[in-house]
Parts: sequence; structure tokens; C-alpha cells
Amino acid sequence: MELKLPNLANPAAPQKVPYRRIATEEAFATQEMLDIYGKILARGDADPGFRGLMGFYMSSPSERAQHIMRGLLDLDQLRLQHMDAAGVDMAVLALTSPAAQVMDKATAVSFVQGANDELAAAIRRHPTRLAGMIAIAPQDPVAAAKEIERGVSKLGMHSVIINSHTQGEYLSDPKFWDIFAAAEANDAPIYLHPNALPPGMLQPFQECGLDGAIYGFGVETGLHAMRIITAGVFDRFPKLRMILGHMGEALPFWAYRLDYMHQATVKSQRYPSIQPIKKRPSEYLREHFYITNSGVAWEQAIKFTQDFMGTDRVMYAMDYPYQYAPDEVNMLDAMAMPLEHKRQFFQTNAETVFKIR
Ligand code: 1DF
Ligand code: MN
Repeated sequence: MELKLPNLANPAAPQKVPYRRIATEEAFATQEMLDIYGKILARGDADPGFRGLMGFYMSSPSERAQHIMRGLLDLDQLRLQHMDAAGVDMAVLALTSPAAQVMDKATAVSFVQGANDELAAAIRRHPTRLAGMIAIAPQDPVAAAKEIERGVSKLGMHSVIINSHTQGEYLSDPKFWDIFAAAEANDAPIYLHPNALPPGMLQPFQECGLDGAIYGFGVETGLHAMRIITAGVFDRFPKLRMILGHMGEALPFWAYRLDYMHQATVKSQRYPSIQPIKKRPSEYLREHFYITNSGVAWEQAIKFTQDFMGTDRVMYAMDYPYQYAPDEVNMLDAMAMPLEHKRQFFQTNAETVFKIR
């Protein structure tokens, strides 16, 4: 089986293809967000995972950090130029991680309103190129529920971005479930995106440099999805839908063991926190989740995930600007796959999930 990496130095230009390429996990930042981050980082007590992540990108002179900061802040010329060069027709944008989730509650609640307004304005400037997800402050679930409603009804966005844990707390805690109720009521799927690792998880990953997108992000976000599933969230909210990036944070590959050990654990009554739920973990994955390939331009992994989830549940994402590798688009165009499945992957699933016309 081939494991080919993209040609970074000298990518071929994108081909004309009979489908629209929609990239579904594309990040941006606002200057106001970076200003708030600057103040948080200036304090001695900033969350260490956040300091390691955004503290790095905001201060490093490295080419990678400079490219990322420029890309995050641009919603116009540079963004569209990079999309054109990679053959990306449309980008579904989300405020970059951890968005408001690292802020104090009052700051977070008011910040997301302005940021969602800014995103909606950018989409109005480029309606055929940009779509967006609603940012929320999970710190205040009631306010978050209102912002979801406003984002859908007033701003025309039809999905929600949540960057995994909020200051070490997980959405499996019923105190957050007003958010799920609002997402369900507004028919808005929640994209559960990675965050920097929380303090309780950080050290063994960070000391070896594996806390970030290379590995730690996937472990922690996969854990978060499993906590939501095993807490019975989808029994309580049967129409709730979620999206996972990075090939489902590897959960499809785990599915057999998750199902086997979940039933064994329930039966053993080992943990009060693992109670019976209506279905197997894999059934919730297949019935409630969509998966994007962000960061994984690997044909065999995509096909395995399509086989497991159904071709109607796997979508394309680039993860701009963090993984801006235009040659990956060529590699994905070249996948040996029926055109109809490729069109679902690049175009029609995203049109349906994000209500893009
Ligand atoms: C990185 C990767 C950063 C992803 C991200 O947001 C992010 C990174 C701060 O490489 O540091 O969204 N990603 O999704 O893979
Ligand atoms: Mn991302």
C-alpha cells in the first residue's frame, strides 16, 4: 500500500474536474481575537497548552508561523489566491482553535458575536467562495444556544464550531447540553475540532513534542467524541449531528474494539460513568457523525472510512493554513474511485451538511 506525501516544493497546477471542491475545515482569525490572546499570554497564568500552541504561532519568526498568521488573518485577496492555486472552489471557515474557549466567560460571549458578524460580512463579500461555521462560547451554554439560533436565522450559517474541551471541561457534562439542544433544534451540525491539550493531559505529550496536530490533537478530540457517545448524548438528542476532522480522529479504525470493550465494560459495572446506552459506539458514529479528511490525503484511509461510514458521510477538508499543501488536491483528484463517490466527497456532502447552494 502506498503512503505518498505531497510534493511541497513544486506542485502541479490543479486540474479541471467535473465537481466543485469544497474544503470544510478552513481556519481564520480576527485581529480582535489575537489582541485578546495577546493579553491572556501576557499574564503568567495562561493555560500551558494554549501558550505552547498560539503563543508559538503568534511570536515565532519561523516561515511556518509567519505563513499561518498571514493566512489566518486574511479573508480576501490572499485567501482566494491560495484557494485558486490549490483548486479549492469554496472554503467553509471556522475561527481557529481555541477561538473563544480560552477566554473568560464575559469576554468570550461578547467576542463570538462580533467574530460571527465579521465572518458573515466576509461571506457576503465572497458568497460563491466562502461559507462559515458559528463560533460559540461554551462557557455560557445559554448564551451559546442563543448565538447558534442567531447564527442560523440572522447570519445564514448552518453549522457550529467547537474546539474540543473548554478549559478542561467536556461536552459530556450535562451542564453543556443546552448547546446540543440548540444545535438539534436549529438543524446545525457541530464540528468538534481539536484544541491544545488540557493541563491534565499535556505533560507526557508535550515533553516529547507530540501534543499538537501530529498526534495529541487526535487523541484528545477522539476522546471527546467518545465521551459524548458514551454519556448517552445521542439517546437524549436523537437528531443531533456532529463532524469530526482528521479522518474521524482515527475512531473508525478503532470501532471494533470500541464496540467490544464498551459492552464488556457496561456489563462489568466497573464504572458508574459507563451506563447502558441504546446502541453500540460504532452505530452512533455511523448515524450521527460526518468525517472530514483534513490533514490526511491518503486514498486508502479515505476509502476505508467511506466503506465504514458510507460515502455520504466523508468530506474533503484542507485545514488551511495549517496544512496548505496544494498537491494534496491533485492526489485526491487522482483517487481510484467512482466519480459519483468523488463528487460526494468533494462537493455534494458538504453542500448538504453545510446547506451550501
Ligand atoms: C494546527 C493544526 C493548529 C490544526 C490548529 O489550530 C489546527 C497545528 C490552532 O498544526 O498547529 O486547527 N489542525 O486542525 O490540524
Ligand atoms: Mn483544523
